[in-house]
Amino acid sequence: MRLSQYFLPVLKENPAEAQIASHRLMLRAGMIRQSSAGIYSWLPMGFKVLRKLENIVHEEQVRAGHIPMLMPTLQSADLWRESGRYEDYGKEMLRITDRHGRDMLYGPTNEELITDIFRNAVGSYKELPLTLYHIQWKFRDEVRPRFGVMRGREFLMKDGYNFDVTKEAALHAYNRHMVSYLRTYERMGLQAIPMRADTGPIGGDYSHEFLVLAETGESEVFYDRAVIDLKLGDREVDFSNVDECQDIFDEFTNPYARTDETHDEAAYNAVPEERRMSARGIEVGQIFYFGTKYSDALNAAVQTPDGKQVPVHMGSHGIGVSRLIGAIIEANHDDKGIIWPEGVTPFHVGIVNLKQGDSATDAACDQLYHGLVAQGLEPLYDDRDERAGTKFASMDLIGLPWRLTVGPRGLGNGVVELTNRRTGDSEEMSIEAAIDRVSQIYVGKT
Ligand code: P5A
Repeated sequence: MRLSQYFLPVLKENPAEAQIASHRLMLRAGMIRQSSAGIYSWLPMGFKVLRKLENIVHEEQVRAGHIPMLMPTLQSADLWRESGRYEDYGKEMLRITDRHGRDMLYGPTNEELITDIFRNAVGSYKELPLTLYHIQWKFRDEVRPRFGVMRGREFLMKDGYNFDVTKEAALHAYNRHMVSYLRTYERMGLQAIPMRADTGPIGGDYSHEFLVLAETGESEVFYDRAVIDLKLGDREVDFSNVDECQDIFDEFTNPYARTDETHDEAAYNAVPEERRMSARGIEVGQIFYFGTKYSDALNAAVQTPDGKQVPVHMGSHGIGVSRLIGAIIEANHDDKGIIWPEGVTPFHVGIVNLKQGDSATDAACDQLYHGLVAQGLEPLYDDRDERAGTKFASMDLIGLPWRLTVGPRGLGNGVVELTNRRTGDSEEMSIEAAIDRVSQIYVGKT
């Protein structure tokens, strides 16, 4: 993409309404614009990152054996009356009446709708286990929407729902989600720590939240420092293997880690003192096992091999896709701007032309641009007629992990400069070598 042909409305000044770095930087880097309180338009660069995160989520869900689909944002109130949550959800639910006077709502979550689909289509244990998921916008009329996409009213969520015949099978689904979520966050360059958590309006009594540590996080958390060393890395996981998923679950949940809602002083004090940590965190996901709460209420049962009808055991599992962008920026920025992890960057590399209009530098930039595109990469070429300082400031603000700088002086020596956004380290090399190097960096990361 050539910057002169793109839509990237960067702001020079810090927006007064933004209290935390991610909100400020998303506005300044032209990623989002507020439409009304807690509701945002996603401008091209923000939308690009959102799509990248969605892709990672899809790939990891499918890898775990879960099946994608799409449910609507608007739901009928009747289903929620069946489960009893229509009244319970209170003012957080946006209620709408259609022209025929029917009560509708903008879905804050989908347990009822998916259970309705399930009960009308599945009748036998032979069709289980089954986990369906979608990535769809949700609406929660939060009392205090704040921090940009962190606590929005309209936000993008991946929500998945498992249906199993027994509690044991449903707990395997729970563990499978735990492992696939750990993989998902690691691919985004994040460490998200699973912590025992409260269940709130979703229900049940068994739940973990995934927290990214950050001073600006809204949750207070307590943990054993040993959890920080845990990494899933590139282990090959067989998601259908019950013991393997259980072992990974145990590994990641044995050390003490809880949010303030479930914090247990006695258990925390059993952790050696030098490892006891308290901090703040951003909740980027939550998984639940709630047994037959919804299948009982909505009468979703299957026939077992001995002919009995049993309500299915269920859980639901959510990732805050739009919130994740805020969390990634909170964990990856400096005073100049964003520093995207390579797995989620909107463009792979920036090209800065120091002398726009000079035929040799223009030609060198074009050669780089086309060479990178031919390698399947997406460069962002700053071909605007601007001063070098302005171009560098924009590149630093939008935070692409790598920058190629092309100017007459370097070209005189047959080189361009490759700079790492995080470390600031630069290296000179030929155009061919630069294309090769950047392609190598992204092997397995696009
Ligand atoms: C699990 C999936 C649920 O709703 N039902 C379906 C369950 N869980 S949850 O914890 O309430 O939400 C899942 C994740 O969504 C993100 N999230 C938000 N993101 C931005 N703004 C909000 N107002 C907001 N509310 C929830 C969180 O990441 C949460 O973990």
